[in-house]
Amino acid sequence: MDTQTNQPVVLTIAGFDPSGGAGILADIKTFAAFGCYGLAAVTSLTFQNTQRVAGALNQTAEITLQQLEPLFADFEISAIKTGMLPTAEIIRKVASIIRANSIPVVVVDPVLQSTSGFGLMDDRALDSLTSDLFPLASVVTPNIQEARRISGVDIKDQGQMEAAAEAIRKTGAQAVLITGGDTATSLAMDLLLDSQGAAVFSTERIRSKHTHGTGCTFASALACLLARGRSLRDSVPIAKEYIARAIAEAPEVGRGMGPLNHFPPGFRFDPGDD
Ligand code: PXL
Repeated sequence: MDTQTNQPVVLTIAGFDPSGGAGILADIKTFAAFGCYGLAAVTSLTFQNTQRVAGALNQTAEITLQQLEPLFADFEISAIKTGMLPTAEIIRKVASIIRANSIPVVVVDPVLQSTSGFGLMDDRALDSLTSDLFPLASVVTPNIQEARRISGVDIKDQGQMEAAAEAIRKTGAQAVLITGGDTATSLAMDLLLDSQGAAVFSTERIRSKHTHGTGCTFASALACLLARGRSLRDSVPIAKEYIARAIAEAPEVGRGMGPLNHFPPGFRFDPGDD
């Protein structure tokens, strides 16, 4: 916590999207929107715009660690949010530095591929993600496609969504939040499974092509709310409201799937007395 400004320090370990829609730029903007001080370590330099991902230059595990060590040595980190972790080597280093430091909140967003289908992580990395990093997670936030691939459960209804969440929680994650369910209806339905059982959060789905970086932004909002001491069940509806406004008030920039508005005029975070 920064004692001058009362801002929790939140660290993102993720990829760099130069178009600013996803990855660490989206994370840092979200941290600012929720009154948190942001730190960032880059795991991969991606080449993309709102239309397509052309490639990615993954960092080595050593370079990732070289970015992280000075941060851990200097800051009191209230929460970590992980995004694109492209290799098993990077994931193992990230897991060991988290284990060596006591971090109150760890939000793991299992980024497997871009919306356009570009692979952001290989299969070996996925094995490491579930066995090395999920056990350290306060919450894991897959979308439906990611939950399907991680759990092997074909998700067509709420029961299967719950079965997938149960399978993922067996890895040792404290909680699993599967986002974006019920695509057949106009509802954006998320399913949370934690030690208290399952809970469903539904809001009206906002139809828009400007959804680039929604997963990163949602996981970052959750990390900030948890860092500020909110419970997961209190945080999810606030993060969902933020995402809804960020999509509805998206700037019309770029020719493809545009980014969100990370500072939507229709949403103001009230830190209250936390
Ligand atoms: O939205 C998934 C995602 C996460 N992180 C980075 C990305 C993308 C999608 O393109 O580029 C860096």
